Amino acid sequence: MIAFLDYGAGNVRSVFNAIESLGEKVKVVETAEDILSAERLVFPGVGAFGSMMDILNEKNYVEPLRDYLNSGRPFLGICLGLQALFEGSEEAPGVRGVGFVSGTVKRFDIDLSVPHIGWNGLNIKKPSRIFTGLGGDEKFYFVHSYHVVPEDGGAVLTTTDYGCEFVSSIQIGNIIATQFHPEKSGSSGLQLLKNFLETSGEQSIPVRSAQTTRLAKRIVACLDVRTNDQGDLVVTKGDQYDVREKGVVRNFGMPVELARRYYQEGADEITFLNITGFRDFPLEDMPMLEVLRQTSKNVFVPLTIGGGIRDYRDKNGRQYKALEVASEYFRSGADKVSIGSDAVLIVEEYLRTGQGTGQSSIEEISRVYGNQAVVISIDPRRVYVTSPDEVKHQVIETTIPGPKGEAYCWYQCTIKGGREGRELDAITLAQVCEKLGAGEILLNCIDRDGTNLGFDLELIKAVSDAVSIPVIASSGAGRVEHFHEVFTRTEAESALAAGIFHRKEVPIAEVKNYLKGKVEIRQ
Ligand code: 1PR
Repeated sequence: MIAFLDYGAGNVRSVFNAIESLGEKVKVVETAEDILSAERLVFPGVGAFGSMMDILNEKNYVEPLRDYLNSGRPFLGICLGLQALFEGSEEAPGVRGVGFVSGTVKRFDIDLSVPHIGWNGLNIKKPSRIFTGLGGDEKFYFVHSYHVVPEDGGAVLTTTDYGCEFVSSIQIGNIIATQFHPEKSGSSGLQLLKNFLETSGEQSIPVRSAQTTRLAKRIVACLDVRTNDQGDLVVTKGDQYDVREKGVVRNFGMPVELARRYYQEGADEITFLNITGFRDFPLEDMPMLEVLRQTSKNVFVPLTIGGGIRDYRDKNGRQYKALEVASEYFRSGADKVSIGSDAVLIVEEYLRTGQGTGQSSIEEISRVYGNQAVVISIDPRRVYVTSPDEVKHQVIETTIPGPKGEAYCWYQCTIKGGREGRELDAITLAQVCEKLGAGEILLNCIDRDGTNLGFDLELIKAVSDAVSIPVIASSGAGRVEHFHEVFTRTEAESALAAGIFHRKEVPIAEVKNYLKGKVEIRQ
């Protein structure tokens, strides 16, 4: 029996599911006594350091946790579950941590995108039983803006490089804690979890441990989901956002099965977009929540869900906050939520008033669940102009001239799945969303969607140069070379595709084989 410390702030369902998939029974901690009597304790932390410590203090869990740690029984902390062990964090000055390890938690002070999101390697510093069966060159999934700095180097189990060398896991006797997420790290992560659960394993140090580790570019499989005319929830796919062929919604299969297939084929992340979410309120569209619950049972890579995340008043006059919708998605197994139409309206308001309201979906969700949990999905299309002065938007010079030979264009944001163009450009949208707390940009392009012509490199370069958060390039992938192009000619950290994967034209493995040796990827 594994005692599972869930303090109710985000997606810990996947850790729960991962442990259960390994055949263990899990008991969720409900009282301080449950901590004290645990034989093996797993603590997956999510959200922000300050709110985590507030909840742990409110529940009177801090002292029992300290006692448990001092007893030397097996403990696995994940992400904030590692940071909690320290004395304090720059994320919440003045808030005391559990203080089991001397040292603090610092924000990344580097020139790269923060949060550090994605698959990175481990430089293994000492033997541990959690490495049994691993080669040492595996990559694990990270998502964090802060990293631990222990005073005693002897506690360091692994380090990872990202603009600096930081401590990515510690081990003190039976107490193990990782900054990365084993439960989101595919089969390598499951192996590591299994090793932790089997407490009798031998200490080992894998042979291929990396000296310097590198963050991999991510390949994301995207599933646009909607109900078809027969009432079935299906994966569909548009051509420039038109999902109907001869009047009928294209049907590429069932979301749960397809997500499972992409996981097995090596997708680094899976994104579900509920494409009619702007008109159907997600909390009234329960099948989508069920899709997440089912998917997270056997898909152990990060899951993003988008569609309909906004404040909403139902027909009975009940007001829902976007935060409630997001919370339901996180509880159902999502790691990140993606906000589309609402982000455009929020930025328009910001530009009108010169400030955030503090109440918007972006601000509220990032405050509670952390910046990394908020992705902004942008649905832009090109608008050509003859000169940059013609409009007040951020304009780029293009090598693909317009129909009248125009040499410039701006990227117009749209809402409601491309149905309505707004007086806002994609670069400004991305910049303001970053200010408001977004952690990542999912950059679609209506002109390229479903065309197989390749990503709109000019758009992706312009946006990824303008923000410091990671950008996921999307729309238009048709060949393996397109992925290479987008990773070498822009700052995009991930590339997303849908049609070529659904139609089995280019399998994920083929993309990765092509990139191998040219671009850092997870094999
Ligand atoms: O506005 O917050 O409710 O979110 C709705 C979400 O649904 C948005 O993220 C929006 O991008 C998405 N969406 C709405 N309508 C459509 C549509 O296709 N009619 N899909 C739609 C957007 C774009 C990509 C697609 C890539 C790759 N799909 O996700 O998967 O373009 O395709 P490709 O590789 O086949 O070229 P809200």
